Amino acid sequence: GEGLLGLLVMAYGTPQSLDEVEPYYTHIRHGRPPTPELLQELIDRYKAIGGRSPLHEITEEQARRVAATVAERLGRPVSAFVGYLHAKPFIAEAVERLVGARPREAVALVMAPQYSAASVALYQQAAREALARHAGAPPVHFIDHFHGHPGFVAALARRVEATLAALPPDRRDGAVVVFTAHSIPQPVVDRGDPYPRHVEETAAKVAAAAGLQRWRVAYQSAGRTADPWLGPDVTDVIRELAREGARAVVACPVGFVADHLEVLYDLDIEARQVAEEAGVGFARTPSLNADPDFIEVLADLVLDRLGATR
Ligand code: FEC
Repeated sequence: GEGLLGLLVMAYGTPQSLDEVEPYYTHIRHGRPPTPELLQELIDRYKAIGGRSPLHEITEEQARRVAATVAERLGRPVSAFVGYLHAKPFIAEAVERLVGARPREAVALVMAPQYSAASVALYQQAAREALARHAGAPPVHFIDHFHGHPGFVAALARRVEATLAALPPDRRDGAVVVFTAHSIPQPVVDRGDPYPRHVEETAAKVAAAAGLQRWRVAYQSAGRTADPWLGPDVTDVIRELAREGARAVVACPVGFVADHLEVLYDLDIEARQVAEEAGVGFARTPSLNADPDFIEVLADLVLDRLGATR
């Protein structure tokens, strides 16, 4: 055969327990510990979703299933290694284990559809720095983004259609779909980052595929920093739509591929409460997680990056 293929699957990472929230938050803040108030606020958000985020288990399952699918397609052994930007196992540890497995070559995939200097670039930089420390590292092919992949768009469109169809008829008629992605600091946008364009493109393609008349793009989960963050914020958009007479808001998080804190708290708890207070219905499209249609997309990306024909 052509030898072992390595997969480096990178994601944001999550604390495995409430004790780990402080070091996690400190890492996100580039080594500056949070104030006790900020720390308590974050601990309370994890408590509100049941004490922990499912991001780790979901990412592990995504990696396992993509590896199995690619192995089957290629008729070649594939091993996946998961590494996180802000939690254990860190990207450097995953790279070390990947190199140790001695693959012929590897593909590196960040579990974020849109490219940003504030996200994907940081994961790739962490991987490249770790690879540079290993003399015997294999060639690694990086996937930069998949914000317009037809299968990704179709998977989201199916979820939008199903979520709209499940609304009570009196809500469905006046429903507006709001496509959301994590906000990034405005200074990053001002330096010409492709991220807002990628988010708009994903939203427009999904809206077209689902035949939507009314839809918006909004950003969520802006950080608690001094910088201005990219908007409009999803909560402001929900209030505005309510004032304009919308009957329901369907949030479709196009910037995330798994259930985690920013989906389960910022949308399902916070945004839903804003909608209730504004008198408008609220629903959220199910996350892609390790669903077969999304695993196909990821496998396709890996095979395309390898230049393999299907
Ligand atoms: O479920 C979990 O436990 C983890 C959920 C989680 C995901 C996620 C994704 C993104 N972030 C992005 C950018 C930033 C920037 C800052 C920032 C801060 C936080 C904090 C938590 C957090 N993020 Fe996150 N993010 C997740 C969780 N994020 C918790 C800290 C508390 C807070 O501010 O809310 C600000 C850093 C700073 O202080 O300088 C910037 C982007 C994504 C989407 C792409 C990706 O997944 O990488 C962009 C999931």
